[in-house]
Amino acid sequence: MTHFEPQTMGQQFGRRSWAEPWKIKMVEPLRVTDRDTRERALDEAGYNTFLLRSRDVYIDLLTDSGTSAMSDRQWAGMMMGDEAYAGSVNFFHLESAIQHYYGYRHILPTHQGRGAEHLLSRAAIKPGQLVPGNMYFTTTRAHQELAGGEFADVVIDQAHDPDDPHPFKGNVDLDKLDTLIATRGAANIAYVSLAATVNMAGGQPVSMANAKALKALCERHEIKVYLDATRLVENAFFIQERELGYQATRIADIVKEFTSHTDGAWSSAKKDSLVNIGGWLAVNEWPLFEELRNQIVLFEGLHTYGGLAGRDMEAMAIGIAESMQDDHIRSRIGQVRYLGELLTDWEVPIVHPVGGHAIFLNARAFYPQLSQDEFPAQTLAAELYLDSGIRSMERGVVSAGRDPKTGGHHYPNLELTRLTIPRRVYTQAHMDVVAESVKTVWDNRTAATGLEMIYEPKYLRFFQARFKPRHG
Ligand code: PLI
Repeated sequence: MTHFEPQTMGQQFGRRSWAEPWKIKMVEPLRVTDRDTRERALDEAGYNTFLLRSRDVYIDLLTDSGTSAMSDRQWAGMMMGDEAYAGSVNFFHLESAIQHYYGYRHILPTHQGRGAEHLLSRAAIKPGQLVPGNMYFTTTRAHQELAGGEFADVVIDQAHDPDDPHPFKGNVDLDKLDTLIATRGAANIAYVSLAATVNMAGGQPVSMANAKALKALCERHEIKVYLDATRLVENAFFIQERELGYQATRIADIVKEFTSHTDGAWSSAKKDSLVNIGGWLAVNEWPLFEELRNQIVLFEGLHTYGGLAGRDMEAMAIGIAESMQDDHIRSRIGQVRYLGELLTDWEVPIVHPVGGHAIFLNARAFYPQLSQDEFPAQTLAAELYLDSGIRSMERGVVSAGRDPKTGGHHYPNLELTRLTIPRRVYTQAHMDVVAESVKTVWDNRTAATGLEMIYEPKYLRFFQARFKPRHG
């Protein structure tokens, strides 16, 4: 059991555990399948967990995106949807929630995170410009490249090492950025794309000091900083825990201080904000907002609904407020850590420190016999599904895709399989079952022979690529 410093309990009773700050009101049955069924399902899915039918999955750790359980208050809010085409009351609730908690001036709802990425990239990148960022994210980089931008990785080197214990592995390397500005010129930089936390590094946080120093550096060169705030609340938890001076600061205040070091943000509300669909884009600067507000009507919908129903915006407004509660975020990350500690005790190789939303298995360490062209992380996701019906996601060479200039694979140092924990959905007993299945796959690791890609789509190939076993 993971322990946090008890806030309200006396020490005289010895051991005191944390627990979820909610109880369960409605349940959804799970289906357990046998191995034959799973073998057939995986074969039909081309050994890609994205192509499985969810009815063939037992514990679904594909993603924490849109998979949260909503609260009774959020469901009540859904019933208060104002489905007017224009000027829905729910839009104004959402706008106030984002202004209040994130502190930005001008807000647009979008159907999800990538809708916001699309709009920002079109409006703020000129073809040929660089977009430095603290490690790539799949959809973010894809939209930057589609807009003619070139992504440049400026995350600290420690982020690429699964074992490095740095407490803020998501930090921007300010020297790398400075060099980029000096060699390419500030005018050739569209903006800095800052993610908090960094998904592909293992859900690793950015420190407040780093965000502040980044803003100061960028201001000197008149470069804007736009934030991917998708998991900023999780990032704030790590600041509260690890950064000197923040232990007594509320999560909501840390979030607001962090965003004050940026010029705007986008978010997939399907993560931190506890909804099944939705996103937003927010900036402080008027001319940019005017351009975005004009573009949104082409791609998402009117600026007061952005592709969402009124009820979705209401659920998002309530979810934003719930996500900022200190006890919520402590139990959310506590559950991720519980799984991480079980695996660490059994010496299963995972990314350390454990991040905010997932456990990332180090597939290179599972399968040293496989080269990256044999897709170790995809293989590990397949083996885990075959063992128990648990669904995970590849976050290695398949996700990294191809370099648009050379056409060759990107070969990331991190070859990971992600066990992503939906919010408020599974119990600690489910985490035990997951850990035991991972341990079985770890014990059988020498038998794995890898996969061959037999179909590769042009964009974001990890979603729809198909594979077959190399020997089998
Ligand atoms: O899936 P969207 O379009 O709502 O959001 C895209 C997106 C943007 N930024 C970050 C950091 C993400 O993690 C993200 C989506 N992530 C998914 C789907 C995931 O499984 O991690």
